[in-house]
Amino acid sequence: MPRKQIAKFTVPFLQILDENGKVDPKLEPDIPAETLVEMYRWMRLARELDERMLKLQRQGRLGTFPPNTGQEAVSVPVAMLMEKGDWFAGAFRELGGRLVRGEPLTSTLHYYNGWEEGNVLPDKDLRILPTSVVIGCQIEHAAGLAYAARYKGTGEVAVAFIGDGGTSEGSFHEGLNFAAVWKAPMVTIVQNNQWAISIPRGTQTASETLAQKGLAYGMPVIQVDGNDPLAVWTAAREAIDRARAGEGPSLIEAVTYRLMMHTTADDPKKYRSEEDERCAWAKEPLLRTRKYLEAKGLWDDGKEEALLAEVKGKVEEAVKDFEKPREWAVDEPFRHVYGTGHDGIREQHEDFLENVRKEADHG
Ligand SMILES: Cc1ncc(C[n+]2csc(CCOP(=O)(O)OP(=O)(O)O)c2C)c(N)n1
Ligand SMILES: [Mg+2]
Repeated sequence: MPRKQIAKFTVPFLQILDENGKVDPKLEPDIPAETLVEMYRWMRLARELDERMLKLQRQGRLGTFPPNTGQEAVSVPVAMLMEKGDWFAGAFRELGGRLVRGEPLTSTLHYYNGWEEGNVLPDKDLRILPTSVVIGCQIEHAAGLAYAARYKGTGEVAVAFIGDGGTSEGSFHEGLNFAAVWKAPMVTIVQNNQWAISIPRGTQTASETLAQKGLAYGMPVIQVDGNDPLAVWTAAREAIDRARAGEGPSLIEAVTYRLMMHTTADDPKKYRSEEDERCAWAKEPLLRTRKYLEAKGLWDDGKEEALLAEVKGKVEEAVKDFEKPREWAVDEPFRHVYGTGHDGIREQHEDFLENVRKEADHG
């Protein structure tokens, strides 16, 4: 019997705003002017907070943190499209999206100074899951939340973010498979920033695209220019609508670049060239978004100057608040692991307090 083709798959790619800020009018989404401006404002705030945090860290006033510089056009538009009851399950490079969802700047600063209290958001209804340093597990959390939303018929959607490196984790595959089998309302955004610490995208996986990994589990996929907020917006709009309509999960691969170090404990000069970085900076998202807004008559130098002053003011205010002395007890994090009591945590809590007492007795 001759061999015959039984299945055929394709991976579409979408770019609407190119690196020079030129828009393809045939593909331009219909986004109200004030929403476009708001998008740029969030991206600018996230960039400013990154820059300030880097200075604080270098001055010994903040712990290690992973900058989101260059990736603002991924998480910001996605978070703007999410509704109040939706779930935001991030990794650790979605600062812009977290701010859009309502995470206070001070929470970010506290968390990256080693205080778990930064993960205790003032409003539980924000539905932002804690930063997931354990690579990949947020995919399973989001799949579970999406499954629950479908089971309860709430109409909520779970949106998960993961890096290119994270796609090699078992959790990524298990979560995607589960979500697809159960038609869970979940959207997975792979932030392909070309690096997993010092491992380049080329040696991370032999797959031609990261998007195609979703095809294996039976979900619609797309690869977009992740430095193009219009392409991210369009793809995320489709995927979120599909999920909310009961049509199951989708995967979006956003191709971007980690412009800074992995975390402040890393030195990328050891494993990549300055020339590569220069090329990547030429494609960064803020500049092209600004050019787009200018071409539409929505932005100018005066507005840029005023926005810079505004975001700097906001960040400075947050830094002042963050550096105020706190009264947090050393065992405070134990109170926030589960919403209700849990024997395992109670036991660990008691052990911890015992150790604290012993340390104190030893002076
Ligand atoms: C389960 C697990 N394994 C390893 C690590 C160490 N680690 C932290 S970040 C990272 C690379 C992540 O790369 P990627 O998923 O591409 O995300 P990016 O840092 O580029 O945003 C690794 C291996 C971890 N935190 N968790
Ligand atoms: Mg990466």
